[in-house]
Amino acid sequence: MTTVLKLGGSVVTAKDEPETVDADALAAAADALADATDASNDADVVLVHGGGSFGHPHAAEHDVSPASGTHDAGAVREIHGAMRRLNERVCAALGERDVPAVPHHPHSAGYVDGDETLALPPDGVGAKLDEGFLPVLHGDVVTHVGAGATVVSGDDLVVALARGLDADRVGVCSTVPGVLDDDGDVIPEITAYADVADVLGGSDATDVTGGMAGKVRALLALDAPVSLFGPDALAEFLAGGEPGTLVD
Ligand code: IP8
Repeated sequence: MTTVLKLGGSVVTAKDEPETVDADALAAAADALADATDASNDADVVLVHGGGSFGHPHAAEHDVSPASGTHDAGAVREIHGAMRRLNERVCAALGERDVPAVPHHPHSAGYVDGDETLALPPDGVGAKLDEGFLPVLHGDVVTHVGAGATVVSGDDLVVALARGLDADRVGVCSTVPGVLDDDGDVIPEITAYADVADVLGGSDATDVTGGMAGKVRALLALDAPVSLFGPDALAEFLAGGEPGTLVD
């Protein structure tokens, strides 16, 4: 059973404090992962975390985004370096709980090709799983053919990994309890984009600002069922439940 789990950057960092981990939130997430991945079960988990107050301020400072690249190597080192620092903190929190977490940095492992497709060979991640490690990836700045280097979000990595590893389940843990309708209630299940187009909006502009619309479209295209939920529901998801919104 292979699970790809994304922990949003705003879940594990204090959003408004530069390069600051939300220690309590990270500890709670690490506890849930430790409980779910102890040696007595054979659940393979691949973890992806977002940038939060580590990657995003540096990316904004250098005007680097998924749509805007840079050829400034110093900017690339700065953005990637911040993400490595967060990745070290996430891996350390897991390691303290005997979770066999090891880093897997997208900047070194992948790139965006000339067709705007993220090329991230899944074999290296799969080999880590086979050897009993829990690979921890993160949103990153990666080489982008024709554009220098651009930002790849954790959500894009989740989609690529779920496909490449033929994952059985995908979880996206953010600060909201699921996809919300106009009344602010969680939509329990989404099976077609048309069902939620009114609520999410459909414009490309929504997509590039990192809105739900593009995310839901990409997740619907996966074979694996995807749960979108908040931090309180992480343990339930890891125990096999389907909290929040199920995109399937
Ligand atoms: O928070 C962005 O990852 P995300 C990573 O998953 C960087 O969108 C480098 C800003």
